[in-house]
Amino acid sequence: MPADRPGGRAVPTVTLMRSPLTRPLPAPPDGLRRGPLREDAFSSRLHDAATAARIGRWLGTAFATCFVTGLISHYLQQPPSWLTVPSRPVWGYRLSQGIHVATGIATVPLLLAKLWTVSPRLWAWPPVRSVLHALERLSVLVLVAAALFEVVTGLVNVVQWYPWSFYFPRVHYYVAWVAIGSILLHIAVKAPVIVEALGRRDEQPDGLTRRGFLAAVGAAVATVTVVTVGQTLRPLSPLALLAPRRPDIGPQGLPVNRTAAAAGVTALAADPAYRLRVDGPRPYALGLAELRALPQHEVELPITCVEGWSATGRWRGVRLRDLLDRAGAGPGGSARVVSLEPAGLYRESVVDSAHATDELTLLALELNGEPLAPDHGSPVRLIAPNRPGVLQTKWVARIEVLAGAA
Ligand SMILES: Nc1nc2c(c(=O)[nH]1)N[C@H]1C(S)=C(S)[C@@H](COP(=O)(O)O)O[C@H]1N2
Ligand SMILES: [Mo]
Repeated sequence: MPADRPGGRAVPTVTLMRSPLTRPLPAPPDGLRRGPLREDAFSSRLHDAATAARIGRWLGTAFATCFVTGLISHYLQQPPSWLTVPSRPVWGYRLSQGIHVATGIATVPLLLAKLWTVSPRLWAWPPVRSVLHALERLSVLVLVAAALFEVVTGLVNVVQWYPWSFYFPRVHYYVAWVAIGSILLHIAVKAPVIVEALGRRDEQPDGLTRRGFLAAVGAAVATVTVVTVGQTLRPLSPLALLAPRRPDIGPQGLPVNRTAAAAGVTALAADPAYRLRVDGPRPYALGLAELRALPQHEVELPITCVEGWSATGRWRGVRLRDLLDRAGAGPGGSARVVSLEPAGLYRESVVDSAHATDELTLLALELNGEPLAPDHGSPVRLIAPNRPGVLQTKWVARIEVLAGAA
């Protein structure tokens, strides 16, 4: 379109073609250009797109892996009706949760390095050039806030400190969707820059080179991983300096999540009149001596806590499926397991039919060759393969047959 129409007013082409989204906004007063907003506030050449894109690639991979394993953890803890969780491999949840926590911890140095690299852009002048620019910056703000929130709440969870009043798993889950959504949006917006930047191989001749910086970030990732992964990988447990729990420390060589005293079950669990009730078409109750007189089985299974530690124990006890059969449960039935614990988030759990019929699923009376310690769930606790620790109910009082084709 010609800028000068015959007989008309002269209209600059650019203004006509600019949408309200990209129209320049008035510049802020220059007096605000101080501190990091100064023109020459950032001097390092490593604040460039080529470095940012390379770290972004690692960070994106770590976040994606953390997100997928996080979904697995979420759906295993609260299985939706459409999902059948298999009971094998026995170490499935252990591996997935180990990766979740390790990749989550690895994002700490990566996120810091990425924020440092792009810091000049965070302090860009003018702060907003147009409405579109403001929207783009807002999306980055959401991305950074969501990512930091996930990393911080995850780490605080690993050290078992819950300084907030919200229910951690739900909030951590929903904010993960916000984080992954804004990451995908960010990658889409930046795609042309990323492609160009990853193709660039120029190196600076002096000072800290890009390769040197990336190697330092890689070393930081390796270090935080090595000093924490020991909480789930036994050979590295002596190095688990930063991990709050080592898999071999605790009564009977296993960590404890919630003690009998904390759960308020010490007296109930030691009561000689204890009986395990099984409710179903043919309900019954068994004392400890009767439980010990039933066929006993020994299994080697891990406890995997969502908080990041895991450890294997040798468990001995009665098969859940034998107890359910005796109560008249039909084939393929599931069960609810209820603790003596009077209150608490994990006082009961549902065992789906895949786990209930698995021969490895026990109501354990012994751990590592000794009667269960009170803190590990005496007199009887549930232990099943490929199952989050929160569902391995301790101090079991009652089992309820739920469903099944009778
Ligand atoms: N009744 C009851 N069972 C419970 C819990 C609980 O708080 N109450 N905590 C669970 C959690 S979070 C974990 S990780 C495992 C840990 O088992 P352990 O303490 O024997 O290692 O027990 C599970 N069983
Ligand atoms: Mo746990």
